[in-house]
Amino acid sequence: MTENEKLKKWISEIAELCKPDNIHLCDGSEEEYNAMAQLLLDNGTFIKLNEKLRPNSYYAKSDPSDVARVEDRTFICSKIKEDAGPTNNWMDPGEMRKIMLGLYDGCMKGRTMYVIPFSMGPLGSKISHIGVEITDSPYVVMNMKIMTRMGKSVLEQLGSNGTFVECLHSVGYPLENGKKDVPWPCNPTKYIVHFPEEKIIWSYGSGYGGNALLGKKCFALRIASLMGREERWFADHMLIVGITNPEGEKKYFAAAFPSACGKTNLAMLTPSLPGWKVECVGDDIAWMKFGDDGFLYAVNPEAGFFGVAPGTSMKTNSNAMLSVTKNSIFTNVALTDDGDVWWEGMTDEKPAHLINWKGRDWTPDSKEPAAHPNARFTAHASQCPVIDPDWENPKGVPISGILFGGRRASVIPLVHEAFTWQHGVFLGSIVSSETTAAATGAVGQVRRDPFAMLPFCGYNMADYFLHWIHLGMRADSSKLPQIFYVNWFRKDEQGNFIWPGYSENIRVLKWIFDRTNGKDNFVDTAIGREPKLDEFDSDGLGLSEEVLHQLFKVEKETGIKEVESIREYYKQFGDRIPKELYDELNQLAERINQL
Ligand code: SAT
Ligand code: MN
Repeated sequence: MTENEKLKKWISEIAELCKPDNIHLCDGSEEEYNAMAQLLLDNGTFIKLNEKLRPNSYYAKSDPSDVARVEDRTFICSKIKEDAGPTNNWMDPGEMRKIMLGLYDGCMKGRTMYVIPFSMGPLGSKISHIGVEITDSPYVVMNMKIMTRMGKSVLEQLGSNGTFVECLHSVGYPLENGKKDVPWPCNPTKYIVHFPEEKIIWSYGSGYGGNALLGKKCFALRIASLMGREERWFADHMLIVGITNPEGEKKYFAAAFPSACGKTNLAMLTPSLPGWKVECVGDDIAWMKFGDDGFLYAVNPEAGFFGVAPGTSMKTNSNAMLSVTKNSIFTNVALTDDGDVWWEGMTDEKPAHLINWKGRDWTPDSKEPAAHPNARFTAHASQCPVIDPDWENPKGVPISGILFGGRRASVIPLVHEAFTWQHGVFLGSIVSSETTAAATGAVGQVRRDPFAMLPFCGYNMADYFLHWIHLGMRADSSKLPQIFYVNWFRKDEQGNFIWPGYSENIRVLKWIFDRTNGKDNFVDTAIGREPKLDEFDSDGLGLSEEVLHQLFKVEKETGIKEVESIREYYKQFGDRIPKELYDELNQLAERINQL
């Protein structure tokens, strides 16, 4: 068992509440992982993939109702409602506790309760933090083994009096009185609850992704964002990449895009320009702290990728494809006749026959998709061919630039740079994107997703903006990362993308890289700094002069509309919006009016 008093007490409390048949403290071993896989195979949750084609890999399909994060069931239960802010669901913590205790009472009957000690960030790093997840899902245990540092070594680190974030999870499907299990147990009632004052996570009813792997969005973003505010650091929804130029100079960048906007693709980019190299530190989350030298350092708190499968191919992201050739878990993709996986976009030619994610026969003529649009792969980061040599460096990597971005068919140019840190925080606060399948809800509508943190901020988003402004003010401005905004998704009037994206995005990164060396390759525009067109490397792309102009165009009419829409969106935060951001907005309005 464990020596840790707090953990011992918590385990017995939860066991008393949830009433499992057995308790299993996870050691994180290979044997344990294989035993969990066997359980899931026996239960019909898993199908083992063809050992020759995809060694040591498994296929799962979820309940059709349990396929994505449930934002409308996600709550921040602070004592005071305003502390959760207008963009989070809130309920009084006492009231919520009552509901949850009722749901948890006996919820693990007939099941084993797994206790998973895990570290977010390299073990022993000053930037890392420990959590313990209690769950009744062996699928969660396996995914946590890939996605975090998990097991015995974490318990050792915890010692007898170390502290940890309590993460409780149940699929909400007790097996009472001989009730038979189903392949994907879950419950139509779902709650993903955070108690910010106690730093506790309680999740119920879902077995899927961010609802169930509580180290990811619940801990590493919602709870960690609170810890960051208290301790003056950043927990952000950002990938981290190392970029080396042809001269051999290396810099690191962090980038925040809303879910399913190509973060994994950028994190593992294969550059089209000769001599450039991109290496991956992380594809989803960055924890960033200021070092004693005044520079900002980042670690990836995760140890694996939980990436969107559809659209991933040898053409769009060969490094992701090569990361999942073995030792991987696939959820809600399609199954081929020879026991391998397939999803939309994986190959140009569609297989003649598949079993789709709903378990039904599928042919290219089928009306329904083969894979669910939010189908995922889980693979350990070490399997990525371009994993950065410093991805586990406990010091973190120094960040030279921060990128924001989203999916916008119009208005927002391919790239622009903030004039100052404060202007950059303003750009982060107005990130907008057309919605995707990563969360349940309508697809394709423009929504503001500040810092790509809208579903992931553990407190009032306006206070979060202030936190970013404050840390910038305290820092040595000459050492702060420069801030950029990118949009790979601009379209023409016919609805075609006008920028090739993917590998060609290195051209934008090249301009950004040079900017962080202070190169005079920019012009000031109404919205920020944009590339001088003759300094932007579009050689060989065959883009017409007109398209190039369109990529960087800022127009008065749409600009005025955008300013109005920002003003409207800020209103929900009332006077909690920092004055500095209204200053930025007013200055933007003035510059646009002068166009
Ligand atoms: O389901 S997750 O929250 O883990 C993935 C995502 O939405 O980015
Ligand atoms: Mn994400």
